[in-house]
Parts: sequence; structure tokens; C-alpha cells
Amino acid sequence: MNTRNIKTIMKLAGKFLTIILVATAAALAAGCTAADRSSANGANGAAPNTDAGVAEVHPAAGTTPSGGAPSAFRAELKTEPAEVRAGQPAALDISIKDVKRGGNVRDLAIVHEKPMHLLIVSNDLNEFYHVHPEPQEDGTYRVSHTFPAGGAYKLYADFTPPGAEQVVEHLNLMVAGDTRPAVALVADESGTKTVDGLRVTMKPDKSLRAGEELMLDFAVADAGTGKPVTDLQPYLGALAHFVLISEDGTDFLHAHPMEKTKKTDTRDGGGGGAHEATLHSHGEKTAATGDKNTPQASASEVSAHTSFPRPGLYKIWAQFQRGGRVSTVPFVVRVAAAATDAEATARAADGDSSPPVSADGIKVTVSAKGYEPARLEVKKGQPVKIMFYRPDAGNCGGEVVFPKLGIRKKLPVGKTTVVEVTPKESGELAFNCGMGMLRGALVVSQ
Ligand SMILES: [Cu+2]
Repeated sequence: MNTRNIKTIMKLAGKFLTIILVATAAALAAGCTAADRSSANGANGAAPNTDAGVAEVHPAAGTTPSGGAPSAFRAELKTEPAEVRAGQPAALDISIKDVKRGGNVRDLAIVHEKPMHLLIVSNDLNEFYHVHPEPQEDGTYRVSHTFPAGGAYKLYADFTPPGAEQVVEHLNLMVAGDTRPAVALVADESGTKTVDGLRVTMKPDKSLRAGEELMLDFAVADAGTGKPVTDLQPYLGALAHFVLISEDGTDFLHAHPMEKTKKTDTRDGGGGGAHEATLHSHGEKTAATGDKNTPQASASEVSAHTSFPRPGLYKIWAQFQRGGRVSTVPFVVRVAAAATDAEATARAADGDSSPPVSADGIKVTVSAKGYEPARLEVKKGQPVKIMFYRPDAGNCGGEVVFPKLGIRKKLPVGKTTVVEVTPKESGELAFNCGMGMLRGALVVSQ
């Protein structure tokens, strides 16, 4: 690997995403939508602050409108050693550059107890790490991490420069050493997961569609007793942390709900609208820690108000702390296309809603020989219909995936299945079968 100095790849999502997290007692769940909206307003304009007691709105994958001013900050990643190897600890050094003024940005705002939150995922989203680089004398932020396997990883550095908006920078890292087989991302059949004795049930308040606002409710029970837990502890100043990443890694949401105690004395005096985010204690039980912010009894249900920008698969990691232990609970959901957008509907992963077969598409035969043709020349910005035809089942091409676009389609034998895409960038846009054995690409020219 030649990467001594890996520069960041900035992905500025066109859409401004918000995620609002509100911790609600189970009893209050029904009323939480209105509540979190007002809390969001209450948090408006507040400097990053762990005391506000208000659910905070976090923009996700960059807030610079496309065509607007470029981001004033850029993250650079250096590693020590330069070649990161699986199984060996490596230092990840992240420096935040002020593009206009030059130099390292020191003094990142402390948000949720840390100047920087670094989320590391393997490209298949199977591995997830939430770590915190610490400031160094030279103005960089450093954390040591041991990658278990070789291969491609994505890093999301989440930080807030002084006086500026929160920034999420996407970085890529190749790790040398033995790779492991990729784990296919598959939507969960059940919304209930058990991790470390916590049984967490995630329930959206409506079906998941791109672009629609919805609530994700997480009910946390003790796996042993089946009873709702009331002793969740604040972890980094919040009762739960959520990270949502699209299958291709493009959409990233890191949400930190603000903690709110029952007997809030709102030290900061601010926190307008704070009452909506109040955790309503169940009373009797007192949490074990002596932390002054610890609620007497925690809520057993936490809600995230969010919107998925695009159809496709998303992985969600919910993090809770109980008994001093942080547990990460993963979910995989499939988000359907927006109901109103005919083209998007055609991309719905559910399969049958394909655009009609027509003469103006490119026909691709899927057989044991692979995709024929495997390379398709297309033009940037022009919609193209790719008509996949799978004559027999003697191959593993039962599904075609465009990882970057979040498209996944079943290819029934003997049928033509149309995938319609509009390439937005020139270069190669890969597609492959569900198992990754058959490979093809759109060669996108300007
Ligand atoms: Cu963090």
C-alpha cells in the first residue's frame, strides 16, 4: 500500500438531513413527534453543549449545498505505520485543516464529551467501531486502532470547529493483510435484537420510504426478565447514540440525543423547549452511578426522528450503556423508494416494480460466463435502462447490485429485469451479483 498520506474524500450530500433524537419514556411515546420538533427548535443556534437538555439536530453528510462555497474544513488522515496491517495496532492521526487560513484547527468544540467522534466501518458494514481521537501537541487528533482484517474501511470523522457547524468528513483506508469474506448486508426479518443481555426492539412508526420523516422507536428490555430496563446510563452524555449508514457508505448520520434528567436544573439556563425532551422517570429506582446528570430511572424507550435520503439498505447501530458496559445493537433496514417519484419507485428494492422493457436500453445477459457485456458505456447525467436477462439458473447472478447507488434487484430466470440509473459522476460505476462473484461496470463518460 502506498498511502502515506491519505487525503479525505469529501462527500457533500445534496440534501440536508436532520436527525433529531429524543429520549421519551415509554408512556410518552405516542406524543413524541410534536415534542421532538419543538426541542429541535429549542436547540437551534446553540453552541455545542452537553448541558442543554435538548435534543439536538445534527446535519449529516455535510451541509454545504452543492455548487455553494466549499467546506472551510478538511480532514487529513495519516497513519503510523504508513501501511496499516490487520491485527497490528495502528495510530490514526487526523488533522483538521482550515482551508482558508491554513494550519491545523485545534480546539475543536467538545460535543458529547469529545472533540472528535470517529466511526469506523468495514466496507461491508459488518464491523463497526466508535472511537475518540484525542488532541496531540502538534494539533492533530490521534487514536490507536487495531483492524481485525485486511480490506477497505470507511472512517467518518465527526467534529465541530470552533464557531462553525458540525462537519462529518468521510475518509477511506485500505488495511493490508488477510481479508475475510464480505458479509452480505441483508435486511432484518425481525426488529428485535439481543446483545449483551439487552433486548432491543426497533419499530418505525410507518413504513420506511426515502425522503419521508419518521420515528424510529427503540424499546430496551432486559433479555433475562423481559422487562423494560430503567437503568440505562448516559454514555458520552447521551442516553443512546445512533449511527445510520447507507449500504454504499455515502449517507451517514451520527445522532447524539441530549440527555435530560427528570429534575433538571438546566445549569446553562438555556435549553428552550427542554421540557419536551424530558425523560420521565419511572420513579422508585435510582440509578447506580453518582453522576450528577444521571436520571433517577432511565427511560426504556428512545426515539429517533429521522429521514432516509435514498432507497436501499441502511445499517443502524444503536449504542446504549448499562452497568458500565457499552453495547452496540445493529439493525439493517430496507428503505423503499419515495412513493411520489416514479423513477425512484422503479428502483424499489422490493423487486417487481420495474420500469417497462423497451428498445432503448442495453441488454445484458447473465450466465455462468458472467455479464455479457460486462462493461457498458454510458453518459454522465443521462438516464440509462439496463435490461438484465438471465436465461437459466446455472450461475449465481440471481441478484444484481449497484453498491454505490443502493440498488439491489432480483433477476428471476427467464425474465428481463430493468434497472434504470442516471450516473452522476464520470468514471466507473460497478455492479455485481449478490455474492460478488460476477462483476460488471458502467463506464461513464462526461
Ligand atoms: Cu462518539
